[in-house]
Amino acid sequence: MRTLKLYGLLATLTLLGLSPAYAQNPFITNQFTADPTARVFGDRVYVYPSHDIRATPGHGRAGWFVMEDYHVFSSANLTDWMDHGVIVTQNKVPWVKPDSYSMWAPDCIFRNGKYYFYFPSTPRDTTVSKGFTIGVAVADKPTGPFVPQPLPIKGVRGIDPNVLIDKDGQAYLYWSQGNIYGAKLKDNMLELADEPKTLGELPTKGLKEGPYVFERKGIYYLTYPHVENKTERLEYATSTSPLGPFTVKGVIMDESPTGCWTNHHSFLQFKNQWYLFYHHNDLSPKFDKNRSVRIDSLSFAADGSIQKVKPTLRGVGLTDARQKIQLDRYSRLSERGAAIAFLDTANTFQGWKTVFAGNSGWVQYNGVAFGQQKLKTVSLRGASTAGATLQIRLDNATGPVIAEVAVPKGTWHEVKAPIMAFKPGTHALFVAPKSQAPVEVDWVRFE
Ligand code: FUB
Repeated sequence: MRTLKLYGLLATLTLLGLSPAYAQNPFITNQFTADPTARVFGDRVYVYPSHDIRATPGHGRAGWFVMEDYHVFSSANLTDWMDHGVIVTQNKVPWVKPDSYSMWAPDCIFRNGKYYFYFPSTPRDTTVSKGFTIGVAVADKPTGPFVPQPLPIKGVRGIDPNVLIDKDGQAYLYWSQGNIYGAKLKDNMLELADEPKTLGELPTKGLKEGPYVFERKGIYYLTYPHVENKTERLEYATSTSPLGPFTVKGVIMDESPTGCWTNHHSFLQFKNQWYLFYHHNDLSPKFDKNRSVRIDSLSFAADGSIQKVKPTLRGVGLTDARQKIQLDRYSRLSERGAAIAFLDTANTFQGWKTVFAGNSGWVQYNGVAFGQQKLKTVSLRGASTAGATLQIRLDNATGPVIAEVAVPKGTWHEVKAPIMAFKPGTHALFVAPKSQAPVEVDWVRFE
């Protein structure tokens, strides 16, 4: 019944032109996404990322960022995401240079019944600005339709807009152009109310961009990517007022170990938990201008300082045991005998698999919600040249074995096995081969 309902829901969503996604990190896997700004509107989280695409002849510059439009995504639980489709596209914004493919990092904010979407791009009229400038599109709903203003915001040159509405109702626009700038916005949210101020006191060496400002317990946090060494890392400074002066405090996330040059982030508090949204080039490891958005949890120390975030593949939220559980987004993986790899290197959007070299390897995936109603079988998509048996335990390496699944010799098979001992509630899954034979797993699901 539940499965039928699920298929019914999927069919309805597809007819409505919405695509659902169930993912960990990266959490959007149907396209490249970057620079995620997350906002809570009502009881859902909306993410407004940039949309990286590949250059094709005559469309965008090969080897550089190619960005034509923006999609918006939403979720009620940070696990199941909905793609609401394109909200703003370059050739429908009057002031944007057609085919400039420069729709870089955006932001969106709610005020007085309207949603204001801020985005940078290259103007067609170079007397307005030779480089990037920032425009606004306005909607009645967080998913649009967004109507772009005819002209960009006067007096702004740069990229990466971010808006803060302070407790007293005053709105501020922040952006970057080598330095980070801030200015008050007029009540109409479309014009600057005063001259931009350079937010000094930040590092003078190395690119700074992508400001994201928020207030917590009277502290204003100015967070920004900065190239201290070779690539961007996320840093922050604090102040007692929205335009500073700021004091540099430290690092939120270290440089990417795999060399993705950019990072760009936002902070979100949702249901009493803080999250960091950021990006990495998971689906394009050889080209770091095709990026993918991620989420990890975040916490503050008692003095208000931000605890450093270590990027994970598992991401956040619980995974329903009845969904395909992607073990390759693991919480822990054995140092030897197990690895992850793309299912198809020619089409990375297919995702990953867990590859066990033999029975020295194992994988652990935390936070699987089994619920209270008894589940009877486990299905698994696996492949093994010689044939192999996988053991599934609950919780950890010494937890109870709940199923043994035989993967027949040959290419990919979907196989089933009974659950030997059902335990309600939320558990980690611990999966390991029983024998020496190599075996690969795409996903595991319970019914
Ligand atoms: O996505 C294009 C640019 O890369 C953004 O505007 C920067 O913040 C960096 O992420």
